[in-house]
Formats: sequence, C-alpha cells, structure tokens
Amino acid sequence: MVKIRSSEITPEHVYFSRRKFMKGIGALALGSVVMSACSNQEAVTAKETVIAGSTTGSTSLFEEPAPEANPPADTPNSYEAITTYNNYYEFSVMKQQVADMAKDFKTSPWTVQVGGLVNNPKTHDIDDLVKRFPQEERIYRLRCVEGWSMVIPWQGFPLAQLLKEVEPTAKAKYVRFESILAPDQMPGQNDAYFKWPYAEGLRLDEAMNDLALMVTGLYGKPLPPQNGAPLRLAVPWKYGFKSAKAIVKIDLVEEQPTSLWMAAAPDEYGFYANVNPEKAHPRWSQSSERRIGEGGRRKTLLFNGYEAEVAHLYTGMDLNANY
Ligand SMILES: Nc1nc2c(c(=O)[nH]1)N[C@H]1C(S)=C(S)[C@@H](COP(=O)(O)O)O[C@H]1N2
Ligand SMILES: [Mo]
Repeated sequence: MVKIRSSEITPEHVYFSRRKFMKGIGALALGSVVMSACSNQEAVTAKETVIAGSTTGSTSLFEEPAPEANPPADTPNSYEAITTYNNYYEFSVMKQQVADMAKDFKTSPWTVQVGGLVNNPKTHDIDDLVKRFPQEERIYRLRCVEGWSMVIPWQGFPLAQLLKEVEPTAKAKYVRFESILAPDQMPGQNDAYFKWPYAEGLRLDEAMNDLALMVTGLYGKPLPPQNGAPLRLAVPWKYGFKSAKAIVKIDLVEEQPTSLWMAAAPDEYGFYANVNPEKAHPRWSQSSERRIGEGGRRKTLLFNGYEAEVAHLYTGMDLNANY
C-alpha cells in the first residue's frame, strides 16, 4: 500500500474526495463529513481520501516523517504565507480561497461590546480602541489543531487592558468571545451545520495572562480581512481555533462558555485546547507539526513553547482530561 504523506494532500484533493464521499453516503452523514474536513486538512483528510476512493479506512495508511532533531530557529513566516493560507470557516473551508473571498468584507464601521458580569460595560468603536490602547508588536507561534504552524508578527494590545477597564464582578469566571454574524457577506454562515456566530472562551485568569493579545495588525500593517480584521484574538499557547477572528462581543460570564467547536464535536474539541503533544486528537497525533514554509516536521512543544509563561495556570489540573 502506498503511504500518503499528509503534507502532500492538497485542499483540492480533500474537497473533491469529500464531494464524492458525500454523494456516496447520502445526506445523513453530511454533518460528520463537513466536520472532518473542517479541522484536519493536514492529516485526517488523507484517511478520508482513501475512504472516498473506497479502499479500507485503516488509520495507518499514511505515516508522518519523524520530526527534525535540531529544527532551525523560529523565523516569522512571510506576509504572503500568513495572508494566503487561512482558516476562516465563515468564508470557506479552503484555506487558499479565504483571502479572495474575504477581500470585500466590511470592517468599518465596527463596534465591540464588552459587558456581562462587569461594573462598567463599554461599547468601543474600533478606531478609538486602536488609538486608546498603545499597540505593540508580538511575534507568536500559531499552532493549528490540524498539525501545521506558523510564526506571525502581530500588532495589538493585551486583552487584560480591555477587561480591567470594565471591572469584572466577583461572579465573573470566564470570558466569552463572539465573532460577527453576517451571512450576507460570509457564505460559510449559510452552512447550517455549524452554530453561528463563531464563539470561543477563556477562563478569566487565562484571559488576564499577558500573552493573550487583542490583535489589530500584522507585519506593521492593518490586519487583513482574512486574518480576522478588524479585531481578533491571539492566544498562542492554545490551538489556533481559540483565537477567534472578527470579534464584536466580549462577555464576562459565570459558566464555562460553549465554543462553536465544542458544540460541533465535543469529544474532539474541548474548552481548554492547550497545545499538548501528549494528548492526541481522537483522529491523529499531535506530537509533531509542519511549519509552513519548511520541508520537515517539528516536534510540538507543550503549551506551544510558552510553558514558562502559562504552566502555572494549570497547576494540579489533568491536562489530558481537560483537553
Ligand atoms: N471567526 C473565526 N475565527 C477563527 C477561525 C474561523 O474559522 N472563524 N479559524 C480558527 C483557526 S482553526 C485558526 S488555525 C486560526 C487561523 O488564523 P490565521 O488565518 O490568521 O492564520 O483562526 C482561528 N479563528
Ligand atoms: Mo486551526
């Protein structure tokens, strides 16, 4: 049996095999198939391709090459790579199509409401927000749950600043982030499989950690629509899907929020989603990753390499149970 390297599977293969698969098995299975394509164009789709071609569905049909022992230092990915390889399901599940489909997305006017269990709720106009909070550059690794990664020079300001200003009450335990609902502009939102709008959440102490960044720019330029303009999160120690794009609402809440991905596939995507090489996704290993722009694979690091900054948040917690 020919071994298929996951990195050789192009989104086009995935797409067309998925169409075939869907036709073959009928509408009932649509949900799970859409979902498979969603979060695993890297590895699992190799398996899907095989299933679609009606060979066996064994999981060991493809093998990931061993990670390099001494990977090169982290260097930022090119502007080109960062802005043309995007996950943004509101527009498309095809990463290379997102930039084009999002190019006319209206990011102005834009307001962001910060409220819920707070003493001092605020509604911000995005332009005021950018002026009021000093913008800093942060170069972060981004590790997608699908098994690829990038290094991205963001601009933004710590989420903690926004949260302190609204004065969370003692009851506030979590922060819930909501992305825009605009099905007229976002064709993916007409896919009823997902519960739109995109939502994410953090524990309040995670949200207050200095690494958690509200992002407004990239490579010294305003954030392009495909990367989540005008305002998105960057939570670099968690899988990329925690970093919600196009945020319009931030609520302090008492109960753990249910994210779009938790609602779609609770046994695959938990609330915490900390990068953890030891905890495999139910359908693929998370022990290594493909850095976009590199040939080989890298070892995936606990908390995506930000252990010194965030490990204390999880003292005494079973990271495999709280995935
Ligand atoms: N609203 C919204 N936010 C989102 C997503 C999405 O589909 N919709 N995809 C997530 C995923 S899976 C990843 S890996 C990152 C990708 O960010 P990038 O395209 O800027 O690299 O955005 C995250 N934020
Ligand atoms: Mo992702």
